[in-house]
Amino acid sequence: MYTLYSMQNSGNSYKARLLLARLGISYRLVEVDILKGETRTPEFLARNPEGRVPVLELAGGRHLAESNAILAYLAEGTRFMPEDRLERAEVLRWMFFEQHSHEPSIAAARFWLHLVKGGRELKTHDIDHWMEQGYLALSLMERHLASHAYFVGPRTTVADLALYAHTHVAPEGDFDLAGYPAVMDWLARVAAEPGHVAMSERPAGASAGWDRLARA
Ligand SMILES: N[C@@H](CCC(=O)N[C@@H](CS)C(=O)NCC(=O)O)C(=O)O
Repeated sequence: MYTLYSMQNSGNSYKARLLLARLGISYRLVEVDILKGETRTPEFLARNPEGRVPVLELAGGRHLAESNAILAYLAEGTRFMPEDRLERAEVLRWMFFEQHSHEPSIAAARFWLHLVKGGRELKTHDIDHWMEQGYLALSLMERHLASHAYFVGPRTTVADLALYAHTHVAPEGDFDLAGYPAVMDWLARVAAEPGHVAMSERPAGASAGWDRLARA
């Protein structure tokens, strides 16, 4: 059985929980509080030397970090990863876009403006940059989604799940999605699909393994 080291409020952790739910895979969940430094302990750093969640522990005790690498691993051979070579590369293209041009501003704004007490005052000088870069990413998504139901091909792939995770909570980072109707329709489409779970949801199948890191 997989073990997922995750923080409930982390968009990157949510990506893995969302795909595991969509695939109906049960797993053990270990909650890690990054705000309490739980990703910086020797035990956690042995699992991911970068000291970040999510981390997926595989059978045999091997570990995989990086949310989009976890998505790619779990999606292999499923409907969430196309078989066609070019479509697979397009999925990766959007996942790289998410990490390079979307997450660094949209997730950072939500983290500092919504999750960290006093973060707005601490990060005053970064907010304009996050807004500029975040709206650029949203505009690019809007243009694509104006003529495509999903990012790649005719159905949800891990490219959609990777982008859904931080986009649906972008308003918590002060982004107004009202001017992005195609993005809002796509968010609703993804959320309406069978097996979808909210970011706040604790997985039923994993509740027995729901644990604090200290007891992991
Ligand atoms: N590129 C990584 C980013 C992971 C990341 O930034 N995780 C945050 C939570 S969303 C974290 O663990 N931060 C703890 C820290 O940096 O100390 C991924 O996509 O998994």
